[in-house]
Amino acid sequence: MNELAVDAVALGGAYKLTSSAKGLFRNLAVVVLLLTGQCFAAAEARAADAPTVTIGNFTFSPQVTTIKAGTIVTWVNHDDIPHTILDNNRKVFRSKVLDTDDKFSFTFAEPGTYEYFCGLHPHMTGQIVVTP
Ligand SMILES: [Cu+2]
Repeated sequence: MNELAVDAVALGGAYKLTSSAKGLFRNLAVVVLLLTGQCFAAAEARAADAPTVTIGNFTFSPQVTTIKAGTIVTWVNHDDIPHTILDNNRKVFRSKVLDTDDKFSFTFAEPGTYEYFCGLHPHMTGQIVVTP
């Protein structure tokens, strides 16, 4: 929120130098709009910090999920049939059998590219890309 405060001060300062009293209200409206937009952007960034991979119609969606190291990824099975999730090397993560609406979460601590698939339907594949 420090950046937001700096933006508001900068806009307020510009007003004092250049604007009339009517301009004050216009400038305040601009500040409010800017702050609102930036707060929405921050909320979206937080949501993306704990991404969900949806399983539906024998497909992982999104197919590729890019995250920072330390991020938790959660898979949710929306199909009417069971699925599992395990990495191609079979040594990093492996879910139990997920029935409808079951979830599996894994924290990716180490950077790298993790390809995974469904152990019951190996043609179902996905990828988690973990950046430092
Ligand atoms: Cu499956």
